[in-house]
Amino acid sequence: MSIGVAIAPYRTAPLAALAGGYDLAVVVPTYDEADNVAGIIASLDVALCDIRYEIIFVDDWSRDGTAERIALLAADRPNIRVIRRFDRRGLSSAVIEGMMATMAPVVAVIDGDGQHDEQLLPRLFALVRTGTADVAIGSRYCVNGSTGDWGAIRLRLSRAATRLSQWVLQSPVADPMSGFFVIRRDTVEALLPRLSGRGFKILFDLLSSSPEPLRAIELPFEFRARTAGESKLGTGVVLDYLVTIADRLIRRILPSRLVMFAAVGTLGLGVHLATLETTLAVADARFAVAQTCAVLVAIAFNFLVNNAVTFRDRTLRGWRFIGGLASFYAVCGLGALANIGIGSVLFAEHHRWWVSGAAGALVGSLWNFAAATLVTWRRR
Ligand SMILES: Nc1nc2c(ncn2[C@@H]2O[C@H](COP(=O)(O)OP(=O)(O)OP(=O)(O)O)[C@@H](O)[C@H]2O)c(=O)[nH]1
Ligand SMILES: [Mg+2]
Repeated sequence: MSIGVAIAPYRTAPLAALAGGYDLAVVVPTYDEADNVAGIIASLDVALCDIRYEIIFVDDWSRDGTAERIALLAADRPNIRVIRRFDRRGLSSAVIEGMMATMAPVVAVIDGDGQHDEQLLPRLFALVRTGTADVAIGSRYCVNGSTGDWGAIRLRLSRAATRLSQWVLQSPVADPMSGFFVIRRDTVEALLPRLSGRGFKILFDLLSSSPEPLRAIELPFEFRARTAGESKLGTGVVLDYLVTIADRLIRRILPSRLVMFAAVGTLGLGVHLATLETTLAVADARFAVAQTCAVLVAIAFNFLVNNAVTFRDRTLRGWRFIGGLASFYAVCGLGALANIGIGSVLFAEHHRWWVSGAAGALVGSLWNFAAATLVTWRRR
């Protein structure tokens, strides 16, 4: 298996019962696509006539009656479902939820406005089902693919965003931002904790989340023009895309756990100052006593939040929680000593006060992170 995440072998027979007998689930995200859903169902029925498939619409509480329209069309069709999400928006998260709502071993994603070429689906499906590819992509940018009649500005923006994605991915995939692809459900499941789930570009999210490159095969298609409904592409989508890119770059440079640990530490500083102020004001305590209270409370706060969030895959419970808290106090105590020691040495060597202080704090924090990872929340 080419990706470095645990994936169960493809077992059609035993899974068939769980999968409701479906070999493929087609996930269709919709927002205000009432006039398009009948067409997409009809064209999928024709294209997938040789495959046992179900269609899962994920609708974000459309205002134009999309979900009701689907419900009518699906009245006598057990292989069509609609998941309605209230007070939620987001194409990527809708697709993820649709994929996780099925036990079919292979899932496809296709837009709900008829712009993707559903006739390509059987070939994309075959590539994934046979294990020839981890992900099979309907591609606008590979040889013979086309974006149809896009205007010059949209084409230029899309090409620039595609190049940026390729650079971040370090991947030769020609269309890493396609919304039309087929993948095994358990591949997505294994990547779930790493996905950002943000924005429009679920394929990019999947490709960039995999610890080892997914084996991708692209088949060309021509992106059709919208015939009904309105585009949901807007500045919000572009901003979401840029945030996702930044997120991936930061994750590549800094491990996400370290970023999370630092964020919790920053919150912990707020807790420290609030406790210090309260203790000084309410208990009228001496500064040293109040500062000691604040340190103890801030360390406990950091421990609680890191235990629940940063190390949620290794959360300590029961007696281990108590032992972990004690070891975290010890770790942070040594971190404070390292902080003071390094800062003092640098200051004595005539470095500026803020350089000395910052260097001490940096070393102390890195020590805290390393020791917490290796001792308090060590793998068992
Ligand atoms: N569930 C859900 N679906 C969405 C959301 N935003 C867009 N979609 C659906 O995702 C698909 C792609 O959105 P489009 O607006 O068609 O984006 P596009 O195809 O890149 O742009 P156009 O060429 O202008 O149509 C369509 O089926 C939309 O209905 C959302 O927030 N939630
Ligand atoms: Mg569209």
